[in-house]
Amino acid sequence: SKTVITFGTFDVFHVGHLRVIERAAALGDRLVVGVSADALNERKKGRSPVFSQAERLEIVAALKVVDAVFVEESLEQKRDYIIEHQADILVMGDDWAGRFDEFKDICEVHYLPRTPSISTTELIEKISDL
Ligand code: C2G
Repeated sequence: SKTVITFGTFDVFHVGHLRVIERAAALGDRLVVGVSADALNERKKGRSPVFSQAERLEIVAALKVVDAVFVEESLEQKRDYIIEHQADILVMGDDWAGRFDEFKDICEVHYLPRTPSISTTELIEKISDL
């Protein structure tokens, strides 16, 4: 049986997030999702997420295709997370294409096409224009 692992912030959860999670799940038998910590987000994007890490974890954990969630504390720990969760396949959206190829020695690495024209940044703009 194959375990798939994927990572993300999933802030202001939208259908682009849902689709990448569903497509990741379809590649294996069990899906584990690393949800990035609030502190990691501040380092990565220079702002706090709209929803807290506890809220984002709660939403992702409730999805039918998700078997387990954990907090991704830092990008540098990805190899440890893959090993710890015994993942056979790492899946990321293709905005990360090539960035995780270094893990091909321990698992398959797949980059899936992003859902076009939906992003949290665009959502925030849409909402502020209402
Ligand atoms: N995504 C997508 N289509 C969109 C928007 C996002 O397929 N329209 C995918 C991204 O490619 C990613 C996942 O949804 O695989 C989560 O996206 P983000 O929340 O933006 O995650 P990110 O901040 O890139 O965090 O260790 C890696 C990081 O934690 C990834």
